[in-house]
Amino acid sequence: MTATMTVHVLDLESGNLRSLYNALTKLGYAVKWVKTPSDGLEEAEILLFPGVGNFGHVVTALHTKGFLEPLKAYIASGRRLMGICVGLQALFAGSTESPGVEGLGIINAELEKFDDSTKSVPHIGWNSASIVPEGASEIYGLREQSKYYYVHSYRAGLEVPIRDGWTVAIGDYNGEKFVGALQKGNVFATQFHPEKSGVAGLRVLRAFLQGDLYSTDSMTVTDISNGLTKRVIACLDVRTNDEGDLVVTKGDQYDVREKSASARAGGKVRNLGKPVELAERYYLEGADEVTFLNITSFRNCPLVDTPMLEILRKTSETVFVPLTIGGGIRDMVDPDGTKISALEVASTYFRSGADKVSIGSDAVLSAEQFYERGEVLTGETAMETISRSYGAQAVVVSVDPKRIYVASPDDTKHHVIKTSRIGPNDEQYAWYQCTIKGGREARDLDVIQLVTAVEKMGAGEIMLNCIDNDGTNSGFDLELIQDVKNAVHIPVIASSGAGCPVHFLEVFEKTTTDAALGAGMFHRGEYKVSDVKEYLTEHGLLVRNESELIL
Ligand code: 1PR
Repeated sequence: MTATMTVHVLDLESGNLRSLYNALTKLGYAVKWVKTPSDGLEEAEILLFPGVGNFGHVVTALHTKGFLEPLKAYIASGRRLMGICVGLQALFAGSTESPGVEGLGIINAELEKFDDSTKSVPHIGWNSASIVPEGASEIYGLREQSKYYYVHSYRAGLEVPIRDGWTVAIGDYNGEKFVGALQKGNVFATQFHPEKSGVAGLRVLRAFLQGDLYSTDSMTVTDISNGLTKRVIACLDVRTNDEGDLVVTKGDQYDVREKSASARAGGKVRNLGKPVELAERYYLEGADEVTFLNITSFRNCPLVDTPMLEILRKTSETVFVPLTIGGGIRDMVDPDGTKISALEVASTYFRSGADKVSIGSDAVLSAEQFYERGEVLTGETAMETISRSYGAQAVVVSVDPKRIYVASPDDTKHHVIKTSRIGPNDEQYAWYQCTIKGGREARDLDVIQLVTAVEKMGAGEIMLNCIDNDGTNSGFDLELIQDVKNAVHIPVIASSGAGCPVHFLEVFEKTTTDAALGAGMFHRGEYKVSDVKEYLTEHGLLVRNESELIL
């Protein structure tokens, strides 16, 4: 490989291409974007076809931009093609996601949706890609013992590709098997995102770029467990402190100011470190995802000046796991009067390196209006517009509920739980009230109303905070988490209260949550992400342990 070798990358303007660009740059390749068939497809020697979101959206773009025949001709010429995510799906004849939209048809089968009756859909997280038949050679650096980052609702079945002579690497989601990757001749494709799969993913990309079909660094395989891992997420609340520096902070029940008696420290915004440095540290410690929340986003500033954009750009150069950004994802008006839609705000974040956006206050207001209209969708909310363009998996709703005790379920019209955490006046019931603006304003909406409405509006995941537990180090609110899990089919990230590895074990064992998030315990250096992973592994939970940090 020479440092100047060029890779052509199809740019159909879907999702986050910056991470792929950063991964290719890290591996020493130059990128040539192919936006139209005349952008150098003829001289391309290696072509990557990334795509996220909706099958119909991506494949229709192939049709309308005139790529269909040139792409078929490219493949027929024997030059190397790698599809990623919807880039893999596009090789198929079609998908039940978009009836009537014809894929490239190189594999004559149709994709189908995962069964969501027993598990969360989309399938989000780290899963295997194990080559069949067992014992077959590795292809393009894919390792049995590695985990790769997937995010999709539709899956390719194994039967037709295997019958037609493809080498297939399979993933297993609660017993439902699907194509994790496949290869035949000059065509290779992964359902997972190699550019978001840490070292394991970079290894696959590099092997493909080097044309190294049969990897020579095969390792003895021990203790392989196929299946989706439990995700451990590090979350960074970011804001400007009183000195004007952008810092990672952390509140106690959302109050981020020091309570120290010392006059000098008293009342200042807690400064727990620099956002990009901390994100890199957590990546290296094994965080499965990193989330940034701009917690003062309700204050208006021009979108282009939003400091989070620079943080994302810098972080995505060195952090190769999914990045979520929250705070201020809504229709907005810049101080100069320019109107910017939530979709444009989100697009700006995706172009800067984000994989998902997290919506807080705007989701609550949209849910209220949804109920006022008699549960009618308009197609115009931030959740709906972003999800339509980038897929549900790119839309997280961050929920900031507060526990309200009641003596009896009849004392409120809201959904209550019978709680083991008895209230101050011996109340045995509680409901969870939604808030906006970082907990500053409480609304007449309960958490179950919110999560069920946003699932209908296109949210692909719930980040479930709990103001009462936030920053307390006392563990997650297990009752709240299970209540929300029971109400939705989309994945849930448990948040607020983590103080030690035991709390992560507890939330994974006592609830069916898909992921758990920690903040303060990591920022204060009390525990590393790797301590949590090791503890979970010791207790028999399936987590991603990517200890080798060298490619
Ligand atoms: O409403 O769409 O602009 O989004 C604002 C976002 O900022 C929301 O996601 C909201 O949760 C977040 N936010 C606003 N104010 C605060 C605050 O703390 N004052 N942070 C805040 C919420 C949630 C987690 C937190 C966990 C775990 N923080 O990041 O860190 O609770 O903490 P722990 O493990 O230390 O207990 P919009």
